[in-house]
Amino acid sequence: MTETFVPKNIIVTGGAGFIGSNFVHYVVDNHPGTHVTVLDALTYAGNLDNLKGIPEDRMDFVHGNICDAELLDRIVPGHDAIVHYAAESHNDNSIANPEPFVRTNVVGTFRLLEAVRKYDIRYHHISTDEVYGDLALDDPHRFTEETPYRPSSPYSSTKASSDMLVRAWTRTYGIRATISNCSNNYGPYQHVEKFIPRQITNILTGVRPKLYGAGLNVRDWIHTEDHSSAVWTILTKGRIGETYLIGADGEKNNIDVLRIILRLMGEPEDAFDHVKDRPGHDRRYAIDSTKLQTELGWKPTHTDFESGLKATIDWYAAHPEWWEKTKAATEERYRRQGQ
Ligand code: NAD
Ligand code: TDX
Repeated sequence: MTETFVPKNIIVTGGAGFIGSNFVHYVVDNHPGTHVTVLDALTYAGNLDNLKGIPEDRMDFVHGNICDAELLDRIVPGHDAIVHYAAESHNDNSIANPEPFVRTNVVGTFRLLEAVRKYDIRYHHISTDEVYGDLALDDPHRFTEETPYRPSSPYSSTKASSDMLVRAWTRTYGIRATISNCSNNYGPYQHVEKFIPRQITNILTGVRPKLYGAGLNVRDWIHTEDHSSAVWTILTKGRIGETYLIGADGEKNNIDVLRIILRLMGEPEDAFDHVKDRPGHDRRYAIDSTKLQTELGWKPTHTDFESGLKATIDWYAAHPEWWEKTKAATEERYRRQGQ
């Protein structure tokens, strides 16, 4: 299927975070005709180092908040699309303090939608499989675009709210929007608060990994580069008003992922601690990405989880300067939560 929209000048919100910065690198490396403006508030999760090495003529950086309507009035004109990654993204933080999640994820999305409506530009909304709640471990079904919304955490309920705003603005005002709901990402530049980087950097610093509860919860892992290629495919070929689920058939339970990490890092597979479980912890996520694959012809390329994980371990081992600054404060926060 050919591209129906060829973006020349896009805004990427949250482009200094984990998945947003990987997307910016992907666009710069693969689509020379597209200029990127990153709009990012540089919260604890944003890091300009994630964008190092990008040529000046390919990217501008705007330090600002998506909730700032006046700022959006200044920067949106002249762009032909917004790809919206910016969010408060961590479930555990949302349980400790939900307020920033409502502000950024709900109000921030509202502000962007109003700007999209005013300046009549294309909009792609990045969301998560967590809006669908969870599945039983033995449920033969996976999430599809038809699965009813049933979010369980403060984080996922604010992401679900933002999806609903996009759907309403599309139907009522006719904005040109698409939505994608992706499964758990892994790869370089992921904050050390998240499961995989937390355990890798624990091992690198001589701390035992921490597994919530029994560790039987299942996540459906996808390499962040495959997420980027899927988003580009939807932005350029997707049907307006549609939702596409993104996943790469990567279901694994947490204890198995942790044992693989330990083995790849030369540690005994039982060298970890069980800690307090997450309140309301979703049991299992699983994505059926048939629609994206058959309608738009997208395919993941990182299909060997172990080799993707090995490359990710190597990246954290080679870049201690990137994560050492945030590691101690993150672990202190977890220690206070008993995790
Ligand atoms: P992240 O926490 O690593 O990065 C978020 C970025 O957004 C940071 O750079 C931060 O500074 C910026 N930001 C936060 N609030 C802002 C505001 N008010 N204004 C401007 N910038 C702001 O997050 P991530 O893991 O890269 O997730 C990116 C997006 O992908 C989110 O929308 C998330 O819901 C979605 N998502 C994540 C995953 C995953 O596995 N991490 C899976 C599916 C979907
Ligand atoms: O130390 C830990 N020990 C542990 O067992 C941490 C940090 C997590 N876990 C468990 C909880 C989850 O079952 O690992 C699993 C993954 O946890 P997170 O990395 O916090 O991810 P999750 O809660 O699944 O959400 C992620 O995927 C969907 C992203 O953070 C979200 O932004 C995305 O929407």
